[in-house]
Amino acid sequence: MNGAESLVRTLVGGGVNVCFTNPGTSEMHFVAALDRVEGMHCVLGLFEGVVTGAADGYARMADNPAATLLHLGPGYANGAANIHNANKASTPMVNIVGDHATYHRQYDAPLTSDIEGLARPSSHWVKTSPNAKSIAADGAAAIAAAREAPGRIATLILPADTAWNEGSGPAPVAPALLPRAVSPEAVKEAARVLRSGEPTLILLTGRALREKGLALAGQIAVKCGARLIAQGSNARTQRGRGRVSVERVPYVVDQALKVLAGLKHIILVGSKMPVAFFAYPDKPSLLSPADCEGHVLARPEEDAVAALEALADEVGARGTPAPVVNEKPAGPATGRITSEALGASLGALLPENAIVADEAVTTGRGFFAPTRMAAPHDWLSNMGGSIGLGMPLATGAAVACPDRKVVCLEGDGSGMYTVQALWTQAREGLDVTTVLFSNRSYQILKGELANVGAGNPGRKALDMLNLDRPDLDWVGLARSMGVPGARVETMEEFNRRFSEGIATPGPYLVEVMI
Ligand SMILES: Cc1ncc(C[n+]2csc(CCOP(=O)(O)OP(=O)(O)O)c2C)c(N)n1
Repeated sequence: MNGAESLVRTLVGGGVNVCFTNPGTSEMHFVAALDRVEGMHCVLGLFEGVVTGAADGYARMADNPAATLLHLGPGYANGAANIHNANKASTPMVNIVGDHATYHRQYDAPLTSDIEGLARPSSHWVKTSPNAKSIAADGAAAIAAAREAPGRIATLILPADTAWNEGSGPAPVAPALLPRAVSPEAVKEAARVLRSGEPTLILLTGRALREKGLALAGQIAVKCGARLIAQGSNARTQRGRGRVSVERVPYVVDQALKVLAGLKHIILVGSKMPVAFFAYPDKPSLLSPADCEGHVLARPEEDAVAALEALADEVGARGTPAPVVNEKPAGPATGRITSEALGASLGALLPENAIVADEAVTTGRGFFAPTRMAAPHDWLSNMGGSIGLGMPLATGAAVACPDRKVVCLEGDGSGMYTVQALWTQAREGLDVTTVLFSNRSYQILKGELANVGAGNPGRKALDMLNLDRPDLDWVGLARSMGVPGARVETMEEFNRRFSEGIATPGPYLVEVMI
């Protein structure tokens, strides 16, 4: 058995049985080994940003890493933006990056580059496997590294001769370690703050935003009169009717300052003290008041849910009913298409157990509030700010959860970065309804131009922010990649076409003219 097959068998034996790929010559032995090994589901992406974003979406929903297969330094570099996003989301991921044969590197052939150097900034674990006998053990180490709490990026570089020479056979993968427990002192300190009676916010992210963590946090907040909020963006939030709803720290600095005004304490549950996405002249970077103190209940790598259990016990909140959402949404909106109307319709029409991949940018800023009353669902956001994640994220989530409907809420500007994800959705028959907001501009940047004090845009500046001349035809783009769709210009049409997408298995795209 060669090194490549030893590695594939190690991955499958270690529970990594989905591989998103975009291969080249140096990965041909790995690709050939895929045919010889039962149990590996391989999914082709037509750009590495699709591959890595899909691996992110998969892992967020499966709570287990996928592998990616990337072609040398340029393949990694093409996928790096969504690896950056996955890193910020604490997503576990095992990247396998092919390289030239060890003896070929000295000749500086065209694809030669410093892959380790490219990988390091966004990977916690990087290794070039030295020979075919080591690759299986290195693969096992990469899986273990990726599964370290709260979820890590592991990048294993596979020189071509390491793949084709005689290997060791599969290596055993160490069982994943449980996240560390928080210290009793951290729990006592949070309880002391909550009892102080001073204005206190509990700031959640990570596993604390799953149903159980939210219920505990809600009980604690009600019992102690504290406020509850989530970070501005979060990997996966379980929300909808029957669950505790949390708003997010707003993106817009002035709004965030208002939301956090008057606080004396923030209890951090897997989260960091809130900071502005960008610096703006004359606005603060830190969003909490100057005299507000942060208290760490759980670090990102610690067990946040167990910490909330301990805190609920400490403050006597176990008997307090969790403040779950019981209201039903009003029906879908009618008339002119606006953000508010779309939010209302999504709240009414999201199907039970949907997975929402949210990259709706400006149009979607207000969607969170009206969808709190929707049927129970998971909401996935972009935590790294690098656009072009939404459609790949939806693709990976659909691979992880073939029995659930995925709804991708996507801006047209962001969507164009990784539009090829639609082809993968069609090829794999993935159950994704994409709602594409066609405002034909980088709308958010028009606001940012003013916010940073760059003045009124002239013709050249506006040309950098508008997506017209020519207009994109999203229904045509989708059709060319095997995804049916429809364009809508009223809320009645939106409601009908969105419901059609939800009712039809497989991918579908609704182009919403804003
Ligand atoms: C990789 C990357 N390039 C550029 C940007 C800067 N940027 C932020 S939002 C945005 C445009 C988003 O446009 P769209 O998705 O249409 O959202 P809209 O604001 O129009 O709703 C750009 C270019 C970014 N965040 N990431």
